[in-house]
Amino acid sequence: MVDFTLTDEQKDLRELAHSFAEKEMRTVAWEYDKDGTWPQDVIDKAWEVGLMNTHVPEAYGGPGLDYLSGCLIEEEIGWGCSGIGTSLMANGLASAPVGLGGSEETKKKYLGMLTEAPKLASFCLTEPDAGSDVSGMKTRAVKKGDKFVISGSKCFITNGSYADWFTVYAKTDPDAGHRGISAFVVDADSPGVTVDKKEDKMGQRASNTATISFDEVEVPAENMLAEENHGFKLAMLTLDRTRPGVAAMAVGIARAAFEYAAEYSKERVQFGVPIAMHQAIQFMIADMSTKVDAARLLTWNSAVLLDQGKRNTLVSSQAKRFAADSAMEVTTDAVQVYGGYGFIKEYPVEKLMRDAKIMQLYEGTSQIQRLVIAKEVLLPRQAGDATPEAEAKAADAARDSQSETAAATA
Ligand code: COS
Repeated sequence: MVDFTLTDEQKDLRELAHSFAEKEMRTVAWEYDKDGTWPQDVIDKAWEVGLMNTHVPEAYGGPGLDYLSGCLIEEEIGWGCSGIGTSLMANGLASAPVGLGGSEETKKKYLGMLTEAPKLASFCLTEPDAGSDVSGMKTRAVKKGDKFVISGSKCFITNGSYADWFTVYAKTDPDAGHRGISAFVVDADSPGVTVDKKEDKMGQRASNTATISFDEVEVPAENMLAEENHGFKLAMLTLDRTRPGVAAMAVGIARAAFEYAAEYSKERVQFGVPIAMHQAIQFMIADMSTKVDAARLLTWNSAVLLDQGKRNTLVSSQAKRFAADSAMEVTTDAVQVYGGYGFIKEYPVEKLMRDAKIMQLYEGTSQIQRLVIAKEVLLPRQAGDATPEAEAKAADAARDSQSETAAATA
């Protein structure tokens, strides 16, 4: 049975997030965007009311919300201000691999840190020469006794300047391609960690984006997440879980632009009537409305699959791709509806258009999402549940059957 009815708890959460976005985010969003002001005050308040770390299980002090509830919150936060929103939500990206691959001790220590105080964590995957091509990373982790020594540089790290710990991906077997990457939790105050650069961005200017360097940083071996050389899969499993939230934030941006444009079209008079009376404008409004609702349906589907324990790689990429591209189209059309006024900062939609652009870039570009979708359609991996253990089992089974086939044909 398909039923889009939300539970009372989900409706309450959405209302809480909406009211927070309206009162605490929209009131400062345009001002913080101007100078790229760090929104610590908003982060503190969001943490206080329980809008951060939403997927951290209750055992580690979080609310352990389902993925659909997370998406309801992220849409409202994206509607309020996706710049501040990205900083509010980045803990989810850093903590997902800890939840999936951390030992009990690691989970208690690092997830607990986020739920005990309004602290931040960052996900360090991207490097100057390894963006879409994760396997091309150069950061190295070398085992020395009961420690790993990490050296390298990570860029475009959300909240990097303010994080207390990082999830860092590094090569532990440099000749093994994607099968030679491992993941670690690294304390930000470890000797050898340097925050190099805060980026001056086109949009989402209130979020912090930094370059982090690791110069022979010693990390205890127990801080490794999942098994050695299983970091690539951990990153992919993480992105399957976080892309629905990114898609939801894109829906929020698009919805904000659509609402502004629809309202403005009823007020602005040209040729003697409100421009909403002109079919050229009506068609734009109709397409905006359709894109917002279609993107939300894909987003909810990608989250509900996870909540049902099913693998969502295909739909997660479809949702992220469609919602991000729709946000770009809808915000661009909103500027068009405003005409010349849309292009100036006194009106709200030019910020939304700048903010929307990053949705097509971070957590996998729209082109990477298409690659994932095409692969899932043309060469589907074995369907199963979404746990890392099940993924590892399926991969082992596939490798065994490949070697059996090779032996039989030799
Ligand atoms: N869940 C679990 N395992 C997965 C997976 C997923 N969603 N996707 C791929 N894998 C596994 C595959 O099963 C394969 O396993 P084996 O080693 O056992 O064969 C392995 O990972 C490699 O998969 P694949 O061959 O599909 O990888 P490709 O190199 O072809 O593609 C892309 C990888 C390009 C899709 C990947 O590098 C990617 O997503 N890049 C974008 C990264 C990104 O989003 N960066 C933004 C930074 S975060 S802000």
